[in-house]
Amino acid sequence: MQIIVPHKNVDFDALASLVAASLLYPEATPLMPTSVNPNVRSFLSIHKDIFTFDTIKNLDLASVTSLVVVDANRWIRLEGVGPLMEREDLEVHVWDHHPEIGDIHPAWACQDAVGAASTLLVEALRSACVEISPIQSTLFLAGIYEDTGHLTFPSTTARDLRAAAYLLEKHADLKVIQTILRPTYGPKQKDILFRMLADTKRIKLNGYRMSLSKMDIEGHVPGLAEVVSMYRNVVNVDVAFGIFRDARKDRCMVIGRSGVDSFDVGAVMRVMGGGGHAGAGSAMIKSANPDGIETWLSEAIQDYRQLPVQISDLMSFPVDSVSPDTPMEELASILDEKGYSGMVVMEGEKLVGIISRRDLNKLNKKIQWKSPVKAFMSRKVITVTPMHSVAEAMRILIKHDIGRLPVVENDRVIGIISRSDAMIYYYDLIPE
Ligand SMILES: [Mn+2]
Repeated sequence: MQIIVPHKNVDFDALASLVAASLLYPEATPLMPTSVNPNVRSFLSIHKDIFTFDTIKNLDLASVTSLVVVDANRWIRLEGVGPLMEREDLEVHVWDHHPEIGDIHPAWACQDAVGAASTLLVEALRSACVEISPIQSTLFLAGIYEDTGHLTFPSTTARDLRAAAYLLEKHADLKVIQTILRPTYGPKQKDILFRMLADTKRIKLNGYRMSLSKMDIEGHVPGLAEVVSMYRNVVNVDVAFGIFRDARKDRCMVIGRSGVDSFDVGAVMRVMGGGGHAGAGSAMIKSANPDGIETWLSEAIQDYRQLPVQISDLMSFPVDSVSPDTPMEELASILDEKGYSGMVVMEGEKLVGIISRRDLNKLNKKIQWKSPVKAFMSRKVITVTPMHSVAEAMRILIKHDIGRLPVVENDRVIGIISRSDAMIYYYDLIPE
């Protein structure tokens, strides 16, 4: 007997992968875990007649000879098939898109870091010329949309868009997708969001702006992860965490959401025994108190040293400067010659101002070209230190709408970050 299993807490990508795999492996039995996301649960209750699955609970593991895993690559993510782990005669296939290395060692695998596992299966269905119905196409597209944030997450690849385009050709229904992917947000979720906002702790760690909120909840609350996403958006921080204690079950759920590429929440959650990816992660911790978890969490964040780009990597140096007494006409020719759009003004070692090409537009009388730079420079210079994070430096550039940001350490200008450096950062270009 061959079975197909997705990861537990089935989301749309997992469900879509399960259904797509059952078309690729028509002999196999698709199995549904008991833990299912609320959106998927309501989708399944409407589509009960179309999508039917056996449950893992009723399975006789002894009769299983072959296992197809979709949208997962670690045993811990699967439900009820643990005993199969030991079986050496078991044939395993894996279809997965998670970039981290798993502990399931398949005989055959399709593992590529695309935005959604559904993409891999849709590609396979397409090349095998398997016909898919509009309802199946809708489900598969919901899988891709969910895992790629409607094709906007940085993990999205061209392959996801091609698969999405193919599914639209196969009459996937975008109106249905909008309805089924709507976050669970009712009075219960609203109450939790408001409580999180009322009791928020702001932290600054490793240059990231973070927010954390702890609270007690009772029983299972669907859509908690979505509430943490909303919370992060409202408090407008780089990273947000919610610690939810369910006293009755004696456990705490930690949910993290990150809005910056350089902070991988999944990596921090893995330290705490959970998992996830760069933007989203969670961990379930038994018999712990929320304060202890908060301490553990801040330690995990402090130990987290994946700072891919630092100010010192991004800034230009040495910094060319002009003196306050340099005549404007000389400044103009230096700017032309060097191709700069502006320069810092230094009096010896001291930073006294900043002057840009735009200031040249202020010169309307010929005589002004002989005037010194200090007559036109801006004296209020906004600077950063090498201790600032790149994200902070970018925020300062944008907030003040300035073209360049001197980097100052011990009263000395050691470098400068310009708009073009910002472009390098945003677009991940390799600095020359
Ligand atoms: Mn997935």
